[in-house]
Amino acid sequence: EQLKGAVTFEHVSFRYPGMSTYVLKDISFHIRPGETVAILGSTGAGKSSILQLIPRLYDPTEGAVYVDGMNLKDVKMDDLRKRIGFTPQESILFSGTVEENLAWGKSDATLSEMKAAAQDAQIHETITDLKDGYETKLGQKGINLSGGQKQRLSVARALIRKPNILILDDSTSALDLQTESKVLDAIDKYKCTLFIVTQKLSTAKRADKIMLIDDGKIIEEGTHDQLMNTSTLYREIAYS
Ligand code: TTP
Repeated sequence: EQLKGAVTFEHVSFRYPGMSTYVLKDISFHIRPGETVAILGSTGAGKSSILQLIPRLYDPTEGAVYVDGMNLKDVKMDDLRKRIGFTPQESILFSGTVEENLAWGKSDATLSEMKAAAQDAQIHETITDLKDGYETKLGQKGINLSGGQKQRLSVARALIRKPNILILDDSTSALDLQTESKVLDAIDKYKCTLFIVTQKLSTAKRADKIMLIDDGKIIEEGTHDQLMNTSTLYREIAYS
């Protein structure tokens, strides 16, 4: 039980199928259950590629990934999906109702579970303000949600399954600092392991571990205070 939410990368190298260049090069780390990990790095550094290996969208080319102490190769996809909440960089919303969008991937979700998750993701009030509330159709040409609203809806969808591991791949970038902070405070109560790709210093500061990624490698690792002391690069990011 105490391994629920643990994530380990063991000498992981990765190239996308059919590609010759490695986008991840010998990545190793161990995250304990309940830790918050902030992932920073420039465009194309490999942040999304690292995170895609956790819900097994791809398998590592070399090395191994462990979730809850188990090699992902030995974990059934259905089991894995129950443990992991993943919001990709581009929110995946379809033209159904808000309710249908929230319940996607967890069809037995109750309305009260949806509302609780939506409250935590700071989107409940936006939804109740819509014409038909949770039954409002998000038709392609219907309700136009803002980028931040789409992100919050995606976060709510991920929270409904009460994941052991939550992966937010740049899924709070369109939120203002105050809203993001409220969302993260609410996520704290889930006691899940959190991976969050961010460019915000305020988010990095909350993390138990910050990973700076460049060219497919972890180039710096530590807390905000540690990296402020030891990393010129991190200080540059912090002051920029
Ligand atoms: P990413 O892993 O997408 O890098 P990133 O997440 O750090 O970048 P961003 O902040 O812009 O999201 O990309 C690493 C390399 O892998 C990059 O050269 C593009 C390539 N790549 C693919 O070939 N196929 C893919 O599906 C993805 C996601 C990336």
